[in-house]
Amino acid sequence: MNKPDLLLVAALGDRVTQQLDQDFTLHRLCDATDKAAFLAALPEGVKYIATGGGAGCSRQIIEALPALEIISSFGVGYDAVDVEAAREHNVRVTNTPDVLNDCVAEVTLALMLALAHRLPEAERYTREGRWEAEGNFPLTEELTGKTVGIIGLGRIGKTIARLCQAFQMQVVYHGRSEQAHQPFPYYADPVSMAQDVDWLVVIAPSTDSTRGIVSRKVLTALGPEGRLVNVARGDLVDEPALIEMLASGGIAGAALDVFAQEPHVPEALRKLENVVLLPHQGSATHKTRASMGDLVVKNLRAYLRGQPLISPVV
Ligand code: NAP
Ligand code: 8YV
Repeated sequence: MNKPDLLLVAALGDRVTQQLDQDFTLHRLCDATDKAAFLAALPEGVKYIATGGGAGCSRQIIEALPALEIISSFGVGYDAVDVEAAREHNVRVTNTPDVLNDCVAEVTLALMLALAHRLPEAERYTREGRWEAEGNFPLTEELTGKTVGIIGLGRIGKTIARLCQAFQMQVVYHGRSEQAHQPFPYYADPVSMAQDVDWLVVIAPSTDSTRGIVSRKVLTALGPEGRLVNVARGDLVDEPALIEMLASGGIAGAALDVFAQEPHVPEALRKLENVVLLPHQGSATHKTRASMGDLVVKNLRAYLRGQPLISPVV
C-alpha cells in the first residue's frame, strides 16, 4: 500500500524521521535549497506536515498545499505556525505541551542560580587561574527568601513556581485573569508586579497581546536590584530597552534563553557581564526532546487512523 505523503518543514532528528518513515512518504523541504521549486514539484494531495517550533509553517506553505489537513509542530509554542491561515483552510494544528514542563522549569532555575551566584563568571575566574593570582571572587546574591513574579502562570509557569518555592521564594504572578485556585498573589498589571519583585520570569506565549509585555516601563519598575529571566520568546521583551538598562545599571541582570532574532544575539548583549545567555536550550535534553518528538508522531498517527488528536491547538 502506498504511504501518504508528508512534508517535513524542519529537520526533527532521526528518532522522529524513523517513526514517520513507517507510515508516511517523507518530502524533506528542510533540506531543499530552492524551497519554492521544491513545493511546486511536490506530488498532489499532500495532507500532512511535520515542523519545528522555530520554522513553523507559513501561509505560503499552507496555501501551496490545497489538500493539507494537519500540521504537527514540535514544541509547545506554535507562534511560528500561521494559525489564522490554518483555520481559514480547515487545517488542524497540534503542539507538544506538558512533556517539557519539568525540563524548561529546571533550565529556568539553572538560569536564576547562574545569574544570582554569577556562576559562569566565577567558573571562568577559577579556570583562568585568577583565584590564585587575584584572590577571592566578589560576593554574590542568592535566591532564598526573594520574591519572584511570573508572567504566564501556565503549565510551565506553575512548574517554575513549585521549584521557586523549594528555594523559599515568594511567588506572585501576572496573567490575563486571576486563577482562583492558585495560592499565589495575582497582579492584573505587570508594572505593579515588577515594582514588588526581585525576579521577573517570563513564560507566556508569543501573541499579539504579549509582544513587548516586558516594556521599558516594566523594566524601570523592576529597578536596579531586579533581575529578568526570559524563557518564553524574545519578542515578549523590548530587547533594545533591556540592553540599555543592563548597560546603565537600570536593572541588575538578565538571564535569557530566547532572543528577538534567533539565532542572532546582539553583540551589545553578548559583551555585558551581568547577563547569562543560552541558545534556546529550555527543552534541549535527550529525554524531553524524545518525548516531544514522540508526541509529534503520535498526533499524526492518530489523525491518520481517524482517532482524536492528542494535543490539538486548532
Ligand atoms: P500555557 O500553559 O498556555 O501557559 C501560558 C500562560 O501565559 C498562561 O498562564 C496564560 O494565562 C498566560 N498568558 C497568555 N496570554 C497572556 C497575556 N496576554 N498576558 C499575560 N499572560 C498571558 O503555556 P506553556 O506550556 O506554559 O508555555 C508557555 C510558553 O513558553 C510557550 O508558548 C513557548 O513560547 C515558551 N516555551 C519556551 C521554551 C524554551 O525552550 N525556552 C520551551 C517551552 C515553551 P492567562 O490565560 O490567564 O492569561
Ligand atoms: C523548542 C520551545 O526548543 O516548546 C517550545 O515552545 O521553544 C522549545 O521547546 C522549540 O520549539 C523547538 O523547535
